[in-house]
Amino acid sequence: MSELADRHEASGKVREIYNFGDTMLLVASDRISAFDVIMPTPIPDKGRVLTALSAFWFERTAELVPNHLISIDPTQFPAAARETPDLAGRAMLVKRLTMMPIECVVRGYLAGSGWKDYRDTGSICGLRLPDGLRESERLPRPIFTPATKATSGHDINIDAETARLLVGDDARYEMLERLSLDLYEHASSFARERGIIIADTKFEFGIDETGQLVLADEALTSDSSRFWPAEGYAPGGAQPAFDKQFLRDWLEAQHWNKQPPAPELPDDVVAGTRGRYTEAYQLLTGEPFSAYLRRNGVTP
Ligand code: PZK
Repeated sequence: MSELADRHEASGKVREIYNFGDTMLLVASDRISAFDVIMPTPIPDKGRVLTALSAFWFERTAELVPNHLISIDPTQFPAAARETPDLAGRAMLVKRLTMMPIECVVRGYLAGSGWKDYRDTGSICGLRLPDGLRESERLPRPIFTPATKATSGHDINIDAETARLLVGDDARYEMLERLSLDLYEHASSFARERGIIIADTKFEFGIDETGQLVLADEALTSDSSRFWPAEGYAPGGAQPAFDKQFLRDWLEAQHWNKQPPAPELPDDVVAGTRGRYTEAYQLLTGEPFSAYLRRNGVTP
């Protein structure tokens, strides 16, 4: 067993956490899910694109809120992680925090569970919205719609009173709401100018040893957000996902029953999907993804 494996702490659907005491290593794999099923075929560099996007946004939003990122440079990693091949570009060394018990979701557009709740009740998380909004429509203003992590898969939307009780401190809850809305406002306007609509996004925060709120997890990636191409945006129905639509369309044409196992992905679907991830990186950052790979010592 490798030194790193001994430090394994937790697994997400497509990520792993390794324990280094006061710090931890978050590693994004190339695994991809569609229709809630992990595909048997990885998308090369997907984990690196998501890590690159998080690192990009952490740097750009550091003036709004401190974040947990220490380094993505493997020479700065603890010895047990420094030598592991394949970590370059896909791993973040982060500060260990005491995590907040809510997911801080911000919605600028009506999609997913927000659309369903609105369609069925006229409200999302207890927030009444105007009548007559259509699926994928831009909201009059972005809304904070907290959720809790369900042990089995999907998040559960909760109202503000429940979220306040979980956080346990009204001032801290209001800080989470304000920081989340400010982050979304900043990132969504930046992305919109570059051809990407961030329809909604989920932030996770923690508290550091000084009691300050710190932005954690991945941030403003296409795995933690809905990214839509701005070109062709048309409310009144579902919008194509910037990253996964090519894969979803292919899967739909296979008449797969959406139960595991998913079919193996052909090379052209893998390449096309990889291209969507790297295109999102280039649109948002203005540099080719190959520049990120070179800067971070990723060798073919
Ligand atoms: C933490 N997760 C989610 C689960 C993943 C990520 N800075 C932090 N301090 C303490 N705990 C966490 C973090 C962060 N980020 C994040 N769970 C705990 C998660 C599985 C795999 F990569």
